[in-house]
Amino acid sequence: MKKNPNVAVVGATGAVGEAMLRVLAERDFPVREVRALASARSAGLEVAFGDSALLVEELHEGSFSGVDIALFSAGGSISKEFAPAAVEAGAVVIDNSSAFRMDADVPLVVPEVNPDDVAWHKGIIANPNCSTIQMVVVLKPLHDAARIKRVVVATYQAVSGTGKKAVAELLSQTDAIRRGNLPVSEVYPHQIAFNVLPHIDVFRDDGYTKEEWKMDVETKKIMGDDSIAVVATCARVPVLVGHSEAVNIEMESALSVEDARSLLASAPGVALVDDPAGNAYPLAIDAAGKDPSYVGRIRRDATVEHGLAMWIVSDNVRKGAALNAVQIAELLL
Ligand code: 25A
Ligand code: L14
Repeated sequence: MKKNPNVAVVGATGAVGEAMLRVLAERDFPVREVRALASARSAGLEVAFGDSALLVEELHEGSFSGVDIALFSAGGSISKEFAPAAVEAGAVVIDNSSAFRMDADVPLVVPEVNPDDVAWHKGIIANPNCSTIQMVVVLKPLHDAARIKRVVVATYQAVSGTGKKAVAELLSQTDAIRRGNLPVSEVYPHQIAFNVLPHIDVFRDDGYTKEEWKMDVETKKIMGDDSIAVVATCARVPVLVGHSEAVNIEMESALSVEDARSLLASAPGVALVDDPAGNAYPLAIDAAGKDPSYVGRIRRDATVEHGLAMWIVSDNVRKGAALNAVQIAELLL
């Protein structure tokens, strides 16, 4: 990879695309030129990149000439349609959609967990699901120390994961209800304001949602260990930014609460916030706009032999999508 690559952001006007541009600028990623691509709807608009503004161009097959790294976040169908053209043009694609994550020849990478997997890419590297990323960053050091056999997780996911229109829907429903008007639901099948929906992504035949299934299969692939059993319940809550997760793990060998805390206090990408006496634990509003995966409420789970329970929170748009993708691009350099 060149020292000063040309970078394209596909879906540059979306929640994740805008964050990708922000993170590239904040981290002084050594770009030569950045191209902002989106649908015809957004062509001609401007998006911010550091102190400058980029003109948004309509995405087409010829958009990738001269591009070295293409960051995709415009949904799975756009990735399937245009990632091959980007690879053909010589770019490495870092794809945030679920289109290629489980393909055997596509690495699925969280830089704190499996950075070496970047090496065997054949043009496409997949960025995992947001809920999976923030969890594996915390589980990896515990797995290395005591081998995790089983994970039981319940998520409390923010609306920004669905994109800007879901953020607008939560705000407008909240406003409507406060004014005594009828809330309108267009993005989600039910009212999200003042409610909790046990439904993220689509339902599968086995009764789980695709989001719950992703947490299982993606965790195994990223950690490189098919023996880890994962069962998830994923819920949408009326939070703007920051996914929260209640995670219970069963390990093969003993690991005390104190040892888990000290391992996590020095783990890359992890921030420990665990002082119950001072009411200190990870919160979505504190994680928003920040990089780490926050962990706290670490305590013994005495229902199994070697068990721990914890609470994990991270910014789903940053570490869950944009930041992780830019960190992968940094590994390519
Ligand atoms: O398939 P997946 O993997 O499940 O992903 C589905 C969606 O989830 C988001 C992301 O939405 C993605 O599209 N997403 C994926 N992974 C995520 C993660 N880890 C994640 N979100 C959080 N965490 P998004 O809203 O973030 O980004 C959408 C971007 O994609 C662009 N896009 C859409 N179709 C395109 C396209 N780009 C090129 N070609 C196409 N055919 C989209 O650009 C956006 O940048 P846009 O131009 O369509 O929208 C620009 C503005 O217009 C508004 N808008 C959107 N839809 C409509 C609309 N306005 C009017 N009518 C509409 N139908 C948007 O609000 C935006 O401001
Ligand atoms: O990346 O929160 O697979 O609605 C798909 C569901 C991203 C989040 C993915 C949501 C997710 C999205």
